[in-house]
Amino acid sequence: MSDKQSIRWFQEARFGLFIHWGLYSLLEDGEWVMYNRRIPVKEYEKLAARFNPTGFDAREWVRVAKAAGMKYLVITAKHHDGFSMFRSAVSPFNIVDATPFGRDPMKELCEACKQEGIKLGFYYSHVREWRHPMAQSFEAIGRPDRLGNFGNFWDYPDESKKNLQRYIDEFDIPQIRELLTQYGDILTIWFDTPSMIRPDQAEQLKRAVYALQPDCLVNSRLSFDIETDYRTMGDCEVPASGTDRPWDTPMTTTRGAWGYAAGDSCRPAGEFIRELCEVVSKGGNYLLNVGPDARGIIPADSVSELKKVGNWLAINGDAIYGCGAAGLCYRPSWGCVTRKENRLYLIVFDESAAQISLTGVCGKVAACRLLGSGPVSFQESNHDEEQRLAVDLGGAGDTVRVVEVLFGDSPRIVQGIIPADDGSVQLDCVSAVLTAGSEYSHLKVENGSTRRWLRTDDTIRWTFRTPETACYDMELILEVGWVEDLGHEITIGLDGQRYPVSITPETAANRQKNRRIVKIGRFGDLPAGEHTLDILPAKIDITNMVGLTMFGVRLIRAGQ
Ligand code: FHN
Repeated sequence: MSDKQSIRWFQEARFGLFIHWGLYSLLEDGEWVMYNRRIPVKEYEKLAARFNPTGFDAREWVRVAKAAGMKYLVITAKHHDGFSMFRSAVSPFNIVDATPFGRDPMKELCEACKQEGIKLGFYYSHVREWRHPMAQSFEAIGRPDRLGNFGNFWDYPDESKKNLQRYIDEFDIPQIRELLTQYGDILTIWFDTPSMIRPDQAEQLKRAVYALQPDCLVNSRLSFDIETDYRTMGDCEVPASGTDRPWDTPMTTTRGAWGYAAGDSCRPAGEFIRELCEVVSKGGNYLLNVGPDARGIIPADSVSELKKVGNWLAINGDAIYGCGAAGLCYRPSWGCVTRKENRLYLIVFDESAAQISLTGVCGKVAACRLLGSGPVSFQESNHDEEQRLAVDLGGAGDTVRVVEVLFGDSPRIVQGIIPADDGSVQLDCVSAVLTAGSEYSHLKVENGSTRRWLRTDDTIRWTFRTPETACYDMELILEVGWVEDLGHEITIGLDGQRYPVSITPETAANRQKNRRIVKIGRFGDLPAGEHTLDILPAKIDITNMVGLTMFGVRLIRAGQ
């Protein structure tokens, strides 16, 4: 793992502003408009003559980021349309030379960031480009029979004439040099869409970055096949679990495009606050995007919702900055938990909760306080090995609340599978034992969910304990992706008893966010003690080559 100082800074910062801004904002239809409408290069280039964002005020943008509680900013220096939003000797198609505006917004942002103590990073699309004839971009899009061509095939249909290596040598590398020599210290080059870049080509780009700024961070979208400083999750992906490596989640403020699109409105601040907390509780950074318009103005609704996030952070920032995953082995029913040394931050999403409890943490509590309010009463109890901390919140709330729990010493987080605060048992795939049925198995768990579970001889098993005899309702939690397979026949084995289950589109009707909840039924009087639960597939549907993707199983205490 990277031992750069900047990665430590990055991980403490936790929250950054992403900005998608380019010529496309003139067309008010998102940053993919050139591709979506197959606009010929010659036509698209004409936009430059109309681009005059006189409303752009770098200090104002940086103030927006700061007021939101963000510590860094990452802006599109060049997106897939190939237009350079900075002074570039490599390409005349740049904001200084090709527009009536004639200014270099990156220079202005770099100065404003310095003044306000915000770090600056550049987004750079290094493979996918729709203007340069050498750039080529293919990507597998989840189906074996479909390999998407995301390059410019309307102007440049002859793929055999394209040459990514030339594009990298003649365009990317010189531009990366410009970005790393014209604007002082850069926090990160945030590469996007590796497509089919080769590992040696990615290494070449990485070397070019480090040669000029060894402390500059490079994200995993440079290439999934080489080591980089941090991993970037999927777009808007809040993973079920974090990784040991530093990581970030890029997130949109609207439900639509990243670049400005007429009619897109900003989601409410409460959603950003919850996503930020959840990401940090899993050890990640949250990079929240805005799409300024062609005048250079960040949409007013984004500014006002971001300000609300900043107001929340002004009170509750202790639970975010410098914090990481608490490492709890379950997800509390009321929210999530972050940690900084001897302090745990219980982040309560449930506004109606008047009391909460926490299990799975051992240590003597010295004090509990509600951030922005003051001390709250708490009770610690111990039965058997189970420790339980109950906190009285003094009533319901009207926002996300945070309880800071200060321990006298470093608290120990219980590992393994233990009942959650509400008595439910969460069997996450990260804590399952995977058994490969043969040497052809590719089953693994990534971001909390099973991947490449395509073979029926692969099985998974959990071993867990329950504290007392009780009834449980069992749910299977499947991951829903862009494409998915459904039509599986599995057997659930509970303590050796077998229960056949069909997972078809009908049985899996209950969908929430990226999950499908399949209700299996009630299991009465499960005795106290040790249990095993197996998932034994009988038939796995692999129409889309996705296979059986599941986060795990939940046993909910019935009759509570
Ligand atoms: O295609 C782009 C998209 O326009 C946007 O820039 C996002 C941000 O993460 N990245 C790409 C898709 O992953």
